[in-house]
Amino acid sequence: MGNACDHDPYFTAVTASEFQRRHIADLASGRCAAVRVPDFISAGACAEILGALLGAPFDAYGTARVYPPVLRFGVGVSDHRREGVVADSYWAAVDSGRQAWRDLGLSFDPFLLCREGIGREWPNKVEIGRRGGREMGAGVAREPNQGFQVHFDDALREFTGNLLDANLVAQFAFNLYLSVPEQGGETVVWRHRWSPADELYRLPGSYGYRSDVVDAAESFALRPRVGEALLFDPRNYHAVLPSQGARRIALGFAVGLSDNGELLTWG
Ligand SMILES: O=C(O)CCC(=O)C(=O)O
Ligand SMILES: [Fe+2]
Repeated sequence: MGNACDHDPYFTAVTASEFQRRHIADLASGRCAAVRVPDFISAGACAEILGALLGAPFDAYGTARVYPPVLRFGVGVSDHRREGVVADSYWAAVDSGRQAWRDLGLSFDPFLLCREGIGREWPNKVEIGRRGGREMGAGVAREPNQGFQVHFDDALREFTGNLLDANLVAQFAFNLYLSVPEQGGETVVWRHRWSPADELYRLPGSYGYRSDVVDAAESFALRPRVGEALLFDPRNYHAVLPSQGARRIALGFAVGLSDNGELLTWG
């Protein structure tokens, strides 16, 4: 954090009792950088999802690209990106990921519950995005116990053309924390967006950047709480700090705002 005079009043994390239309508009327009909603789902729903996931087989993201390793349950499109294109392997993985989530035997669809929470006040559809008419994955459970490197997420830069059958005018990252460590595990967000010179800082072969890419930028750190949801603008560089203690498990997916006002999700 810099001096008070270095603070951008729009670079803030807002806490709210629910995701209201204005919070999503503020995120999209850059009037805030993150919105957190404590107790986004009931303690019972949270415990049901976590109880099922604790016994579930997590795999790692491709470790050449994601190091230190991050575990996940379900499919993420980033593992199926080949030179800016979604590889065919993604679609089979989406099907098996859906089946793996069904096999957990939950009494509700956790990603639907999250979309409903995001859409409580939103005046248009909140649904899973499509590509070539096919529904994308709903999301993943991620476990970055050793942290995420400093990185940004931006489908417009990561994929050639439109990832979804829509023109996205803003993107958000959604996380719902189900289990949190006693120490560490903060999500840090910097007031810095990609610029071409940043490529000098890229870790070879990795999704991440050397942390000095965000050297002088203003930042905030958010300590996750069980049951809390976070929506933020992932074009701002961000990282998750390594943690000790309990597993750090969150549901996660990306959200895009389309040029006709729909919120479209993908994992
Ligand atoms: O786990 C988190 O808090 C953030 C993970 C992340 O990099 C993202 O949601 O884009
Ligand atoms: Fe990210």
